[in-house]
Parts: sequence; C-alpha cells; structure tokens
Amino acid sequence: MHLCEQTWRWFGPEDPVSLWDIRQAGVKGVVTALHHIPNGEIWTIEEIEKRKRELDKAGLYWRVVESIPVHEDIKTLRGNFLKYIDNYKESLINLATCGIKTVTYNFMPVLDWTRTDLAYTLDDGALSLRFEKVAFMAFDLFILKRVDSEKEYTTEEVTRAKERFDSMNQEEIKKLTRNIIAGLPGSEESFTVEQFRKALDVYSGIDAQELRSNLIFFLKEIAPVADTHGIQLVIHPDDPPFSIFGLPRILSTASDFEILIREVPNVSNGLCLCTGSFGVRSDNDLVDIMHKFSDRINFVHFRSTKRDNEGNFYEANHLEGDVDMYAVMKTMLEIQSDRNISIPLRPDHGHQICDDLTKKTNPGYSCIGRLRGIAELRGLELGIARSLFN
Ligand code: DNO
Repeated sequence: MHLCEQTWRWFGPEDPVSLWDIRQAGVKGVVTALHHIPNGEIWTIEEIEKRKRELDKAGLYWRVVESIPVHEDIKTLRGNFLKYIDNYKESLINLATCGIKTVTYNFMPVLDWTRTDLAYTLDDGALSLRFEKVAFMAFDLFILKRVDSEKEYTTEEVTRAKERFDSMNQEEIKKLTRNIIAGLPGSEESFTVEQFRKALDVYSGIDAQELRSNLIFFLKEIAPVADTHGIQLVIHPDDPPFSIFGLPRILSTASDFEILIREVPNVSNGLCLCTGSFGVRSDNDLVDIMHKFSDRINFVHFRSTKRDNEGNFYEANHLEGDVDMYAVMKTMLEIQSDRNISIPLRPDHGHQICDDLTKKTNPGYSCIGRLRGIAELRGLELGIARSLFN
C-alpha cells in the first residue's frame, strides 16, 4: 500500500512557520526554494547544501523544489534567454548532485498566482484567499488603465467594474493594487503599477501559440538534462486557469498538458497536479486529468476552491468546495499502487484560523490552517487506503 509522501512548503529562514512547526505537523519532507537567489542565477551546490543542513538540524529533508523560477527572457525567448537556460540546466545538475530530484516550475507570464482579496472572511470567521472578478476588472480598467482592456469585457462588465471602482476609497485601491501586483508568496516578481505596465507591454506581440512554442523550446533544452540526472520536472498549472490582463495562458486544461507531452515526450516532463488551480474551471475533470496523466503526475497540491456564476472563486476548506477530494484521493491511491511509488503531496493554501488570525502569515501559508488541511487529508487518505487495500 503506497500512501502519499506528505510534504510542507517552507519559504526559508524568513518564513514565520518554523521548521519545528513542520515537524509537529507530522511531516518530514520539505518543499522549498532558494528565494534569496535572484531569478536567472545559478543555484550553487554550496547554497543548496546550506539549505539542506538547515533542514537536517530539525530532522527534515528537502524533498521538492518549488520553484526554480523561469526568467521572463526565457518565456519570451528574448534578451539573454540562452544564458538563463544554461543557468537553469546548471541549477538542475547541482540539485541532482545534492540528491534533490523533483523540481516545480511554471510558465505564467509576468505574474505567478493571482488573487484580489487576501483576507476574505468566511462565515466561521476564518480568512481565505479570493479572486473577485469585478474587483479584478476594476483594477485592470480604472487603476492600471491597460490600453484596450475595455475591449476584453462586455459593456455590462465595464459598468459593474466602474461601480466597484467608484465605491473604493484610496486605501482600498492601494490594497487591491498591492494584492494583485506586489507578489504573493513564492512569486519572485513584485511590481509598481508603472513597472507592471512595462512588463505587460513585453507580451503585446506574444500570443498563446508563441508562448507555447517558447515553453516547448525551453523544455526540449532542459528535459534531456533532467532525464540524464534523474530529475522530475513538474509544471504548475496556471492560477487562475484563464487569461488575465490579456496575457496568454498555456497550461490551464488537460489538452494544454497533452500538447506538452506530445511535443516533449521525455520521462522527466511531468505535471504538478494542483487541484485548486485546475479545479477553478468547471470543464476540468480532475479524475479524468489524473487518469490521462497518471504516469506524469509527480507532485500534488491538495486544495479546493469554490466558484460562482460570476467568475469569482474563493479557497474553501480542503474537503469542501468544488473539488471532489474523496475522488481525487482515491485516484491518487490507485495511481500510486499501479506505479508502485509514493508521490509527494502538500496541503496547499490553508485559511487563517485560530492563532493564525493574530499573527503575520504568508497569504495562504498559515500554519494552523494548513495543519487542519493536512490532518483532514491524512484521515481521508488512511480511510480510503484501508478500505481499498486491506
Ligand atoms: C501558490 C503556488 C505557486 C506555485 C508556483 C509554482 O501558492 O502554488 O506559487 O508555487 O506557481 O511554480
């Protein structure tokens, strides 16, 4: 019987959640990254070993890298992209040399994950992350004032966004702006409005087809290196899984990943199954995605979201919301049994609850909220595993 290998994301020494908190969550495998190394630079063996030693002192080990960020020059195949690809390869080789062999990355242009509200109050008083479409449009149309953005929305949407914008005071405008472009945990970029406009401009001539072919180019370069060194590359899906700011999106559905493995069939070309990201789209059938890519899923983020008909979603408790966590967990257990392996899992995005509410936490990465998540998932897993295999 193969249970998932439980892991926990840690943002490094600055993370308010300590390594001993992680131990007490009953987890030994850590998901982390060398966030202090600027995007594009090589992760040296020395720096990797230093992080490993830190974890080791608390009886933990570095199981998954999340993420080695992909430099914008690679996504656009402009500027210094060849040098950055070489650096990426070198970082992969260095990680493999140090025994770390699962590497997450994403190919979302400009921004990593995006939410409008980082403290959405649920009816039990917990704080959650939310994407509110009208607030997003209000930012795009009336704060960022992106050229031609009104063409991407209906007249009714523009009217609703204007009403929303007019109802906000200066403080709320600042907060919304910060939430969207100042960089959520794990994203390596942070922008002012002016910088953000410039970053978006770079993509004005790049459509989804071009971005996809850039990703394929990048993967064709790095996958053979990963194959040779036994590294599993796992791409994280777009979050949210649809276009925002007119930017191309190329990893939001099963067919997006299908194209990727058709073009780059190397064994190292794998998927980070983020149930919360894929789960935002009602046309994504998670169990079907898992069956389709059962041999490519090498890391899993367990998280659920609740969407409505207006294009909004918030992050629900792990066993609630739109994701059928029972079905996902059962499929995970079947896949692991077929492949005869354990796949690393991490509880993603907990709510701020209990003592979390009085502390400064990384949005989505509170200690107690995730602890609740992992405890529920662990119970669910054991229950299903015992009824399936015992
Ligand atoms: C959000 C995360 C993302 C993810 C990266 C992977 O909580 O899931 O920041 O780590 O997109 O590259």
